[in-house]
Amino acid sequence: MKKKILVAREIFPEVIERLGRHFELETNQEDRIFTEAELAVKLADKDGIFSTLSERITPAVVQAGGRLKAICNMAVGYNNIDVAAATAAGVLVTNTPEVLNETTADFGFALMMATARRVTESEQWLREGKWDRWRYDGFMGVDVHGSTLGIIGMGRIGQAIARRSMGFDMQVIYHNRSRLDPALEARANNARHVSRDELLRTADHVMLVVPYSPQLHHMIGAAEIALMKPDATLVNIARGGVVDDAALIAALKERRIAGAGIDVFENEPAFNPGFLELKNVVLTPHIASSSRNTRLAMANCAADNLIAALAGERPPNLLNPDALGQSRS
Ligand code: 8YV
Repeated sequence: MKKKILVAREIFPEVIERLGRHFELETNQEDRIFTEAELAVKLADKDGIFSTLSERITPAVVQAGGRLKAICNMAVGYNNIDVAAATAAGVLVTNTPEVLNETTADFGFALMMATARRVTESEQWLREGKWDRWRYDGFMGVDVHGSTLGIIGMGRIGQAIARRSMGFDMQVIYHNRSRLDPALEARANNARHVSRDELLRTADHVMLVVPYSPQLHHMIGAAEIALMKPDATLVNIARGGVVDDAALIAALKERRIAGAGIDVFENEPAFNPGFLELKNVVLTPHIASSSRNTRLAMANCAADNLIAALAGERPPNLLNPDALGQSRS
């Protein structure tokens, strides 16, 4: 008999078809967002879930999944899942690392460029029919080439961004919990490890690529933004909550920094409306990994994990190996 899984959001039809060869599926191609209570009900008879960031897998949801064996997230981040609760219940948790590194790095770079050179602000102005003459100071921005890029969170995506900076003759400084191996630093445009405060004081462009954890909540707030240069830009492709969005909005309003490029927001998709009143921001709806190839690779990666986990094998991207030895409490 086929095992039962919930595919919690709409995904590529070809991935649904692939999963259907292995499992009995409950799909959601109409793409409703399930509440925690709905998820709990739906998981009561499921062996696995194909989840995304929009599903909050709390301890209560894990408990409700009485026969749940695997939670396979289509994302590299997994702050939507209470991994400790899953581990205690013997439920395997997986993510989709690596496949999105380069696409996400491309987008981080694009946001930095768009912010520094005021791409969306000037387009908006043009669309409003305001372009009637050339001006010597038309939408003057700040340079990217030759500047100092400060990367906070030098994991695989951070390193991919650093490599891109070589073509722009940038210097790279980074802050990370631990210093990278010198060989990796060399590949990442000879990136230099510095304290977070030194990075904020020195960088012309600050890029946030840290995974979210409660310890990093509001890691960038009013005090940290105050350290930045008045001409600097800030890009957040990490997670909502890493930046205190209200503090950032206040700083941008007073032009204490040049601008910000934001792909992730606190409480997204219900983000702080103060952002909409600002001209010096580039705002995108959490799309850094969204190229067709990469989103398909992420979906297939989550499917690979689910297929392996429910076949009793160790899934390729297992986050909680301790769960392997646990029996369901
Ligand atoms: C995903 C992301 O698109 O992978 C992540 O952690 O933030 C994005 O790439 C999103 O999380 C979908 O679940």
